[in-house]
Amino acid sequence: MNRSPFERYYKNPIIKKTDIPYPCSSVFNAAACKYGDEYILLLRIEDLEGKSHLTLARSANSVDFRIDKEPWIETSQDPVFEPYERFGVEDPRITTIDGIYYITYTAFGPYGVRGAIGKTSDFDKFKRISFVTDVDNKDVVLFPEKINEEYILITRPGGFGGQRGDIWISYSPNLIYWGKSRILMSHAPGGWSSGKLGASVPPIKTQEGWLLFYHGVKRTGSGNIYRIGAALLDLERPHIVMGHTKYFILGPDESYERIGDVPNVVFPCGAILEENGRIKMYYGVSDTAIAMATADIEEIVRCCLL
Ligand code: BMA
Repeated sequence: MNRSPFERYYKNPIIKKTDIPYPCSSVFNAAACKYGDEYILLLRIEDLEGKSHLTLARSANSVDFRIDKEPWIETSQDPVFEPYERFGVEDPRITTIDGIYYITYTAFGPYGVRGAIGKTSDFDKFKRISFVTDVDNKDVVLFPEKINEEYILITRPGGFGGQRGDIWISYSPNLIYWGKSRILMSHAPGGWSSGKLGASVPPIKTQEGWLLFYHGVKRTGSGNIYRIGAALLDLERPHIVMGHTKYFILGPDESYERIGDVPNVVFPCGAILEENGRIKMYYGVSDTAIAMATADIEEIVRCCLL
């Protein structure tokens, strides 16, 4: 029996490296949003040197994408940002607030990885705002609304070199200074997320609460297994977890999720809620390609409250 509420698109994976109009070694972990009538994906592409940049892709039907002929966001040349992005920019997420598209991403440099945020209003000009974490802290997602005049951010400090890594929440008046940080979710020992966990997709507002998809890592003798769970956070006080799925709700099963540069990885960075209540989730598979799966948002909310 298939317990997952997700239904995989029958032509997965939807984007492979052979679809990219310039040489690269892989494409995976894409942010997603709607822009006008179009679906936008911001693809993480690893070049032939092994360094990542971000490239835009657009689609009218959510599965057939036209991919830009050149990268959109690469290592910054600005001396404020360059030292921390020298090895590349990775794993973007998009959050829309009042018509501005905020892009959070992982900056990778000689000192480690850290979260960064920038913005666009037209998917043409991109402006960096700030780094939102110090090093060894990533999986950064921004809430799509301010609450009590504050921006809200989820991060994942730690988790490197086999260490523990939990999900935290922080607040800011201006997207630059972050504070009031506190733990949001911690993994259960022995479970599917016992290695570390991190936010996957920016929170989605539902009547019952903020729906947060997150990834959990199980460390095994033959490497990590990345799977997906969901949690429901209180609408007014989002540091309160009202419930989470008892089991993972998407894990690597298909051969494209099992085999690739990093095997046994499903890693969503974006999801789009359609008017019919279906969620389209875009996820990297084995750090090698991009797949899509759909689910009923109500069913996932129900699973969080069981
Ligand atoms: C995480 C991130 C992701 C990647 C995953 C599996 O730590 O680096 O970009 O997809 O590992 O390799």
